[in-house]
Amino acid sequence: MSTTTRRFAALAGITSAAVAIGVAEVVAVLTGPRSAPLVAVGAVVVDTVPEPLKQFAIDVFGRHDKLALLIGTAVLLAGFAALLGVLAVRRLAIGLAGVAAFGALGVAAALTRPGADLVDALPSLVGGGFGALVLWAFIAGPLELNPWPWSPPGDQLPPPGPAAARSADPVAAAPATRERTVAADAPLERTDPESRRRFLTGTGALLGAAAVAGFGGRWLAGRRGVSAAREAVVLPAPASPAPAVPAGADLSLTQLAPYVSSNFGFYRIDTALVVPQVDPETWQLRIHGRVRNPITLSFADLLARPLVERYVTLACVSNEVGGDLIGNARWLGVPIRELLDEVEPEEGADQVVGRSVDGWTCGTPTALLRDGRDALLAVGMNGEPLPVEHGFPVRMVVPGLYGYVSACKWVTELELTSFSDFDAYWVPRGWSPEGPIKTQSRIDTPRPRNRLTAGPVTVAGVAWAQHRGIRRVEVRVDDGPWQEAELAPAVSVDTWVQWSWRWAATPGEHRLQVRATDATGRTQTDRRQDVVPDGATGWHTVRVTVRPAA
Ligand SMILES: Nc1nc2c(c(=O)[nH]1)N[C@H]1C(S)=C(S)[C@@H](COP(=O)(O)O)O[C@H]1N2
Ligand SMILES: [Mo]
Repeated sequence: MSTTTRRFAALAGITSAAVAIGVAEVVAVLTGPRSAPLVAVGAVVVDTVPEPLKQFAIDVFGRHDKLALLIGTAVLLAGFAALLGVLAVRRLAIGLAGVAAFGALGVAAALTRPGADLVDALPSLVGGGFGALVLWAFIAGPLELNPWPWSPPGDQLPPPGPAAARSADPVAAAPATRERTVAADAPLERTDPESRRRFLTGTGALLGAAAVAGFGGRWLAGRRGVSAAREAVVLPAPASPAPAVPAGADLSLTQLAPYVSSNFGFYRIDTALVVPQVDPETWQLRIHGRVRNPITLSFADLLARPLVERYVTLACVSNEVGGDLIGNARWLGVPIRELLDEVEPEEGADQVVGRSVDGWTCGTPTALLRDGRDALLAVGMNGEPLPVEHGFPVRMVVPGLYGYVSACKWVTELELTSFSDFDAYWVPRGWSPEGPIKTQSRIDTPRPRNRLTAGPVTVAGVAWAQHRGIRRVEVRVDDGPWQEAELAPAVSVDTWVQWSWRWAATPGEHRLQVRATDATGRTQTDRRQDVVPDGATGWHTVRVTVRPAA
């Protein structure tokens, strides 16, 4: 097969795949974005890739790891589609079988997602059908290249038909151009230019239509989301308001994380490739399992209860030493403790499993949820309904525990069970069943590579030991003595604190280090530990260069 043939065939294959995906996205406007094949297959990948690879993706792509996954999947699919196009020229049946196989993959992925419905098979089925139709049209149908410029293996002589066509080709009679010279013996020359134009116009038009369908479908699906329902939510005033933020809690230094994170700037971590759209009108929370009085609550039921408002700093177990997967917000919600009292957990039901609409689960020790801490079923974040990507309409927030064991977003179920009977989402993937937050501290300013001038420099950052509280933060320069930093006031032991230290910086290269001591008197360890299985440890270190003062 000539290179030219392969190019045309690959183009036909890619166009078919693009049409399949585009059509599927349009169908998914009706069946829900999670049933779209790229998203469904991507979600299976998210749930099954080995942990180190996932960590690698988070490290490399950071906040864009999901986008990277979708693009990666699309590029891989394009590669396979090109190959299928080439195979289809040899035998159309092989190409069509390939399209069917990809359609089946999409169907299987969509149907095995938690909470999937039979209609979730539709995007891949309809998309696959259109893909097959387009492939047929290019290989053997109305958009076919006439004839396909390829010679079967072993066929040394040019087929007679095309040769005749060539002599009649006006291009052949045209004055010699560079293209003409190069093409003199290329099989392309044997292609009827009219059919070639039709083929290329066809691919162009179909690729354009597929892009419009795909992006249009995504856009429409987004508009069908719950942002309007969220705007319409009116949160009641808290029966128990949050304590006022003490003056001076926020040192307001550039580079230093603000004491209260904005909803927009708040870190986001979850396994959801498309943000679940949960309608508060139909939302229900079932509290069941090993309880004496199972209950089901509506969103209105929840809002009708006395609401509590608290500042709580949420942290991710995947936060590296010095990392920014941590944020502090004012949460409004119903104390989980009160709901548990009502359902009356049975003896031995030591785990509360929070389950999200998308099937994600976390397991929280029942005892911790009832020990008096402000564990909330939150509906509000910094005075607004929860942002959709932070769990609208309802999520869990538990002071002192990493998010993966406590902070279920889009929560629809609390199931009382035991740790010995059920492993939540991250546990079989190598993470610890229990995840108390470790005492940590971070230097926010100066940053590595900041150019400093000798003289007084403010070193500042945050420290956290949620639900224990921070007693002391110390800083040292180049293995010198530990120097106590000044602690800013905080609302409660459930939030981080800002700290600062005045450094008389001297010219040269320096290493700044920080360590915190929690209110129980325990100082954070310098032993470097990775985030797996239960959170990173070690001292945050920042290297800076100080220039002599002019
Ligand atoms: N439904 C659902 N809830 C979830 C997760 C998830 O993947 N799915 N991730 C958890 C993790 S690991 C963390 S750290 C917090 C992060 O909450 P945020 O995105 O609002 O910052 O949400 C938790 N809740
Ligand atoms: Mo997390």
